[in-house]
Amino acid sequence: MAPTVALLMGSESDRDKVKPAEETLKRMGVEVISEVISAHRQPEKLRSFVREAPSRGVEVFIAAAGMAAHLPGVVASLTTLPVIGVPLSSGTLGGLDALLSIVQMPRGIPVAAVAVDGAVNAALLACSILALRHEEVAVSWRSFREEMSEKA
Ligand code: RP5
Repeated sequence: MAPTVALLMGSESDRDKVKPAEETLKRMGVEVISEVISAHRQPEKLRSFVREAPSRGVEVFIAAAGMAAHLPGVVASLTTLPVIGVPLSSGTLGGLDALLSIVQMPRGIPVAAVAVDGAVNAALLACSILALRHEEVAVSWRSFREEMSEKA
């Protein structure tokens, strides 16, 4: 199966901040299944999506959300695949609320956290995970790093 990432966001209002992750993944040759699913408003839909994701080839989840930002933690509660949380700067607290919500997961259910609005780094972290198993992603990931080094 093609290397595939599930890219979830908690609201349609998150889309612009999440789009760079999708663009980055596609540039690296990774398939993206992108969905808006709210952990609070659509818990049953979220459960079904996460449970079915492995049969669709998903190996890594990226979950972006603002405010109380339970999406990454709930996804992680439903799967043993790696979950990367992206705290978003929506709401009145500038993303600090979402950052703390995502980074302070209790012991046993880990979620990797990137910077507030760090969608691109979430995509690159997903690539580094996929690169362990998919040589074509390893090649893209290495050449991305080399190009960055040359530009610096
Ligand atoms: C979070 O609440 C979403 O991820 C979004 O960042 C924020 C606001 O959502 P909406 O009220 O715009 O749907 O769950």
